[in-house]
Amino acid sequence: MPTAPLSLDAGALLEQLRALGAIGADAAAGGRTRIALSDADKAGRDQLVQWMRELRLEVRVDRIGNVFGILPAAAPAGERRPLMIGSHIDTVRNAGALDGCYGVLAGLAVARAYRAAGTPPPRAIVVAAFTNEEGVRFQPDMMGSLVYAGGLALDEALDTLGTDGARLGDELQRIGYAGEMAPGAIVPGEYLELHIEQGPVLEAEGRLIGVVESLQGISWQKITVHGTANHAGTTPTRLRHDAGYAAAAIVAFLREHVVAAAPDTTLATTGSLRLEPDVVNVIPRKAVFTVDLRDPDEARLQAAERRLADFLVQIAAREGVRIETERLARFEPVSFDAGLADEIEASARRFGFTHRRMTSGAGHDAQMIARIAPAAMIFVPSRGGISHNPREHTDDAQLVQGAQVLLDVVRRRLAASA
Ligand code: HGY
Ligand code: MN
Ligand code: MN
Repeated sequence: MPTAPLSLDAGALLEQLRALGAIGADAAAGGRTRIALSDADKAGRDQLVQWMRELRLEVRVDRIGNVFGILPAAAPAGERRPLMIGSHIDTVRNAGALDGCYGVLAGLAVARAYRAAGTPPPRAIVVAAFTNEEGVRFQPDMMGSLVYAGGLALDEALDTLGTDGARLGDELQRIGYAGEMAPGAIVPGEYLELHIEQGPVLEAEGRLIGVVESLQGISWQKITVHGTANHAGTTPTRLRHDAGYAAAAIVAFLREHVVAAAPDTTLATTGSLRLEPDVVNVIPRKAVFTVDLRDPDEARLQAAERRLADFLVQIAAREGVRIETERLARFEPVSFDAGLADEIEASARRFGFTHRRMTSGAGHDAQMIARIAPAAMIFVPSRGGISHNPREHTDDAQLVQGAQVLLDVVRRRLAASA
């Protein structure tokens, strides 16, 4: 056990959150943008590695670019597996400063507490920042942790082409994060991820801590509608093969029929939509758009996918267009480790923090690492339930409370296995 009591350096955590949040700042559109494997992502990674080195952590990078900072144990590890704390530091476009970064920097705060206490932990602590959690440029999302957990072949991931046509492996080389370590080489004894809720539940109920015991299913696909370009002023409606109209009808169908079939659980989002030739007086010849479906129940998620697939056949026949679909990501709902969830709940109770058990609406690296180790998550409230938006915010006191629970769970978990 550490000679001095473990204590969280809240100032350092909050300062690093602000400093990392300044990297990739987008003054015009707001927030910051550090899309995976971009120059801004490299700058964020470089900053993280510098902070890991300042804590005298051993820094390792694996072949999919996952970054690990290792705080060694008091005694040689032998067969004892490290405790892993992780998340991601890549962002969506015009993101908030907390999504992912909070969990990685809270991991550094845990390592800092052990350093300050003057004795190494009974088992090694590994702080992980996984590559391409957001899946904005390269799909699927949670890609680095998925490869790490053996759910996606490394070579397939490296050959993935981004929405900009870049090859993922080339971009890893270009930014200097094509590491040597084999993904999965460090098998954790357990994995903890601290994250903002990114939804409205904790704030609406006035609770401080989310004990995340499961995570909903995710289905991503890209849909391409091939129609016929024609003159907007001379083409009678009955003669049109309008890719833009078909796309709009599909997006409307998602809300009015797919979500309507399970309005309390199924979610549907079209976040990206592009028309060609994209000019005011030409009937679109092509529409390319994404569909993100989510539901905590696998059977309902499959039913949503089927409803959509059936409608694509109908609208293609009705409008005389050709429709292609491409699966971008598909993850079934995940249950986290009950024992770890119990420990998180017990810690929140000891601190007197209001709390509740919940399912995560967002995808997280924890859902992938749960394939190879006991995993669980801790949530803190998001103001207004806002995330993936520059207005993303959690009060400093709440950020610190979440990190205190993380440190407490880690300390007890390690002490119990000393
Ligand atoms: O899409 C998600 O849920 C995560 O932000 N990648
Ligand atoms: Mn995240
Ligand atoms: Mn996110």
